[in-house]
Amino acid sequence: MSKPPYVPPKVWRNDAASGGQFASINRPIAGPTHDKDLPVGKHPLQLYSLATPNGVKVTILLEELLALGHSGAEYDAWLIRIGDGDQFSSGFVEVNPNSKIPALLDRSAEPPVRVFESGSILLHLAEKFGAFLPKAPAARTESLNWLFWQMGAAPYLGGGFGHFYVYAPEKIEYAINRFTMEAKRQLDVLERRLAVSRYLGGDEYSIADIAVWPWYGQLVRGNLYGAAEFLAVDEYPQVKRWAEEIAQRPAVQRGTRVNRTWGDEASQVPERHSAADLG
Ligand SMILES: N[C@@H](CCC(=O)N[C@@H](CS)C(=O)NCC(=O)O)C(=O)O
Repeated sequence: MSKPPYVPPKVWRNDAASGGQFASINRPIAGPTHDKDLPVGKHPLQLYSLATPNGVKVTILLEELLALGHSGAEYDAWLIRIGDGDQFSSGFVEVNPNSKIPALLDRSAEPPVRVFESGSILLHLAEKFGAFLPKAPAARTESLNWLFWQMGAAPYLGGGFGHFYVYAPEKIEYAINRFTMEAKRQLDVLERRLAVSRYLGGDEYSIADIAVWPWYGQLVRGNLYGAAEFLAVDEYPQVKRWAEEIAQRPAVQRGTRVNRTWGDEASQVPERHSAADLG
């Protein structure tokens, strides 16, 4: 017997089990679920994160800053297991009231500065160290254009396309078509930009590339949602060219390993407290 069509009730109530991979951490309210302080290490920068595309943006930038010789970018990266609800501890919510990784506490200031939203963290660090954000006003603005583009666009890729193509408990043709259309449109936006520019902001590698690569770069490299064939990523040769160039950077290779608890076991670095942790 086929399922009757869904008719939304007058008022939505939280007794409708949504199912799916993230059902256990989805809730309709904010705020902490339990009292627990966050750990604090010896470095001024304390990062609370996980190696998802949003998380690795920050570890890639920190590794790039260290590679440039900014010793003030030494950091402790603590693991937040979002599947276990660590993002709902009282300590985490104090640093990020939105209960999502990544979250950074910059203890080099007094009182310490909390930084949440990965785009805000990238901008905070780029400005603090005067690196990976062009100084010339036009190039700076173009880099920020793409940084903010990523922050607005990626939820359609992750929460839209990725969710319905991979994680939703049933394959819904309408939703997959809608978000595939948008994912391909976004890839074409990048393709046209990268056809006329080596990097997103211009000639300089910047936090715009660092924000976009873990999503769209990894997508065309076949490392996100297993969707390279479905999305026909060969239609985006400039995005692939750019993605491969960035993937070769040693700091990118290190940054993607930090706070990772899956994949090839030898390359996982669940927590990072010094360069030695990366082997
Ligand atoms: N716009 C946020 C998105 C962060 C985000 O969605 N983080 C996810 C992992 S990639 C998360 O922590 N999810 C846990 C949850 O939703 O409870 C950012 O860029 O920092």
